[in-house]
Amino acid sequence: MSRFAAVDLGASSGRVLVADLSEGLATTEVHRFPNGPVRLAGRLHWDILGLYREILTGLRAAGPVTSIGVDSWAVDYGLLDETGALLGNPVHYRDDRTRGVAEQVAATVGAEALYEVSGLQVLPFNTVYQLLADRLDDAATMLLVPDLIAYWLTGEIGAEVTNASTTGLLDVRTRSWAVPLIDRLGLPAGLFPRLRQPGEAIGGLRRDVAGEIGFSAPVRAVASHDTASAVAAVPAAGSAFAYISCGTWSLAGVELPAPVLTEAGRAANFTNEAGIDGTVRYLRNVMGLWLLQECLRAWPGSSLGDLLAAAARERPFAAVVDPDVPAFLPPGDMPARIAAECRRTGQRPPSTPAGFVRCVLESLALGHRRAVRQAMELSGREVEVVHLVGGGSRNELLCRFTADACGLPVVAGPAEATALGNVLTQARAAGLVADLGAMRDLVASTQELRRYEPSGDTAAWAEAAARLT
Ligand code: ADP
Ligand code: LRH
Repeated sequence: MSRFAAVDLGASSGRVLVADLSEGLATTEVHRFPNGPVRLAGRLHWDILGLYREILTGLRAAGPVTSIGVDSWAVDYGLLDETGALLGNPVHYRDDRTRGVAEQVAATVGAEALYEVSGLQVLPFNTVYQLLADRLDDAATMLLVPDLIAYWLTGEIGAEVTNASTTGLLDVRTRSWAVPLIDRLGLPAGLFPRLRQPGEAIGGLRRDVAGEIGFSAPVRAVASHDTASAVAAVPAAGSAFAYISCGTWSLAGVELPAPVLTEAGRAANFTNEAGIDGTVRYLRNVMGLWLLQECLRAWPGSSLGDLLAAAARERPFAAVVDPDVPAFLPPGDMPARIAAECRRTGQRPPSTPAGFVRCVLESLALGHRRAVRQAMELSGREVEVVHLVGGGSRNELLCRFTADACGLPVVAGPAEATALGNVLTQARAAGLVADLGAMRDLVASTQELRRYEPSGDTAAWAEAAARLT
């Protein structure tokens, strides 16, 4: 059998995809469902049981497969009590309960000391800060979202390493839990289960789960951090590439053989997340299409396609903002926040939805430019091409702007890189693909990609970039 199922939970939608590797890499999306924050009694949550139900629906639609892999967005988790029951509904990383926690930890432990151990950028929602904001009295185990889903499917407990690297509690050098740091922070070390590597078998489906979906299959660990799976499926040849995994977030950076733990990298908030096969994803978070998603939410009934077409006709660089200002992080009225940022920086805010979309896409391209340039400078890696994968690769205007802003060719696609990285890691474990290079070659030779050459209009983009500082 050469059919594999990927369960891929993004922050804006989830899907179950089946890949058939008997001839090339043929994929079918058998189920897709929306995902997003649920505000409940003043706290922002994920609807984890709703997601679980959709996963079962997707697996039922997939039918018998060789194995199943699960990935999701990073950092968020469920807490289990000593009987294995879920304690409370997992909280969304955009919830504000971590306000001030990172600053407190920096004041007590030191930001440099944390970075030295974990190599992780400071984002207010890193797992470490969430755990410090939570009540842990009854908690016996912390499971990141894909590990929680795998536990519900199989009954097996573990922590997949690429996603564990986003907690802030993994030692970036040894790729094991940073127990001295965990102790120093006063967190119970027993919360953190044994680590798993991508490709490792997790276990068979529970009998009741198999009964519900109509077949049984093993669940295999993949690079369960969605961004790690996406980077694994970047259709690159060689190493002179940057990637932008562009969905709700844009994760922009380079793939390295070892972490970069310099003060300059820390100051630029660059992160060293664990990639497949011991690689390091040296990248930074750019606010991503969240900006556009939240604008659309403010304009009920609007059509993304129409707005993108109208945005293409807008005047260039009428207003640009730094996409990464912290005010854009929580849910809320995004056009109002963008307008406020325009005013704060002495620019006239857009006055129409098309104007806002133009502003968002140019600002995001500027964020891509900054991150790609910094990644090259900080790592010393030469970059000849930028691979843009994820849902954003379907946005032609954004791809064109990114090529122009970076002054580099952009190869766009695949849009479902994460799910492809998920299934290819399973296929490799099953002996159907040789190595990471062969996984990437297969993506490059089977998926539709589009190349955007930079226009050469670098002066205009440089001038716009200067407005961000
Ligand atoms: P996530 O995994 O974070 O949920 P995705 O990688 O699925 O995100 O990307 C979702 C985003 O991709 C959407 O918010 C939208 O901006 C963009 N997108 C998806 N399809 C299209 C399309 N046909 N045209 C333009 N943009 C698209
Ligand atoms: C993208 C992502 C990203 C994390 C964020 C929480 O989906 O996993 O890599 O920083 O979600």
